Amino acid sequence: MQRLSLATLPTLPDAVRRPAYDPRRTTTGIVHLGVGAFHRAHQAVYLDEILATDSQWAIAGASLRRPDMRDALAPQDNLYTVAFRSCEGAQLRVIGSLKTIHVAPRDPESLLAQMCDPAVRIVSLTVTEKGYCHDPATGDLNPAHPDIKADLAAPRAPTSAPGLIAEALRRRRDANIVPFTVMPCDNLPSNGATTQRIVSQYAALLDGALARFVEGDVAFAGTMVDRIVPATGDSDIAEITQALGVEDAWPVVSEPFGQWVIEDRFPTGRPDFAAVGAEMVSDVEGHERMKLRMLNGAHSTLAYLGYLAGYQTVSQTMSDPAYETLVRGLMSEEVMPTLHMPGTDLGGYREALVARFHNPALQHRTWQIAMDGSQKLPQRLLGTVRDRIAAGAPFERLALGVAAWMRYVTGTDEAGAPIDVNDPLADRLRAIGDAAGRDPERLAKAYLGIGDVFGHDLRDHPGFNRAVTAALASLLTRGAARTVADYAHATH
Ligand code: CS2
Repeated sequence: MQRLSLATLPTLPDAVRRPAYDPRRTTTGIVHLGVGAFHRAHQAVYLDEILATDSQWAIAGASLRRPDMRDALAPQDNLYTVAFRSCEGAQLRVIGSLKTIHVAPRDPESLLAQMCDPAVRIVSLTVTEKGYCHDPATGDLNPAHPDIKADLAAPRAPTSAPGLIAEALRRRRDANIVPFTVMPCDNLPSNGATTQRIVSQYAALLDGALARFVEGDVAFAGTMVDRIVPATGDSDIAEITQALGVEDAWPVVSEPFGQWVIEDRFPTGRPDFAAVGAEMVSDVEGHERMKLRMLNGAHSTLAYLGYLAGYQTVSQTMSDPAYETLVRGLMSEEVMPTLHMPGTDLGGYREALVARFHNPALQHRTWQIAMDGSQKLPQRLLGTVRDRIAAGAPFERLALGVAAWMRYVTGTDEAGAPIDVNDPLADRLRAIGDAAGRDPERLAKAYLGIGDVFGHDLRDHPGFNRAVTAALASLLTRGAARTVADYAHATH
């Protein structure tokens, strides 16, 4: 079978939407670090729309670890398909905004050269929470992170996101090229300010003047990004290839919904994001907090509790009425009171999330969302817990989500089978679980002692300890499904 490419584009069925411009005639204006499924179904789609009227904003992508994405897309002229799936069916769209893909560990120099091209005015990132090499509880750079240690030892050939950005900014400064704007698109709180702090803290370990430059002269535009994009499975590839009539080695599957809120801080220029549906704001923090606490907080809670009860996907988990009730209660009773969003219909937002979680056309695995919990918990659940504590308000459902994470990272499921815990702290988490045994009090105390996740305030908070211990005790003795049923109807 032939491959999807510029040459085979005209042979695609009429129903497949394709670039409304000639991808050969675009020029690169953005370098994007982390060309995963999320980027390809979100920012790259918005840019595909922009390129129809403004050809200077094509994307040079970079993989920070493996060459697989480049290897899959290079024979396709970097074209790929997004399948937007809902219960109404699938809409296929071929995206042409990715112009090239660098593989940072193979050739950091070609990536850095591209980042220093004066035509590049934005460097965006989706490197996941752990790609920022920071301490999730404080948001500060973790100087002991192995990637940071490696980059500090060889700062001219870095491979971490902070290392690459700092080195490219240094080269631009020394060559008198205006700095690019850094635009993080990951689910971190205050992602613009946090990234600026991390990059300047990294720079400070090398060169104080560079750190001051990063703080004073470089714009960091925070964003809130939203679109549910599960990992692509083999059956997705087969199905999409069949519908196209040509092979796409690595398409993406996505829900139709998408949202992008961007802080308007681009002193050296930007595409007309608003023209393609993004919202430009002066401060993204409110939107970001709402999304992280409502969507992602609910997602993680469903993922741990769903996985433990044997549910493979989010939509399966949601079809258990107790889970749906729990997650609605979590949002209404415990999260929404911490959000102050005048003019936003939070109840409507919650209902839209419930409907999106139910989307039966997405196979979003609970295991996938459960990944990297140590990096996700602080902004998804723990900030909300802190606000509830400060308000003297209850937080049982939030504590249940935290306890479910603890139960999950012990590494053994309810049937005694091993769980493949994927987390940068996995070994430590397993060791803590093994040492503490299955006594809920000891186990909860041991996990709450992980300072880079809980900080000292939550570790030492008696009420939070009690609530987490009670939830963990129930998970260990009654199991997740029965515990969820109990909590779903608890009122406070
Ligand atoms: C999910 C997110 O995997 C996860 O942790 O919660 O990727 C989620 O699907 C997106 O943030 C939705 O915008």
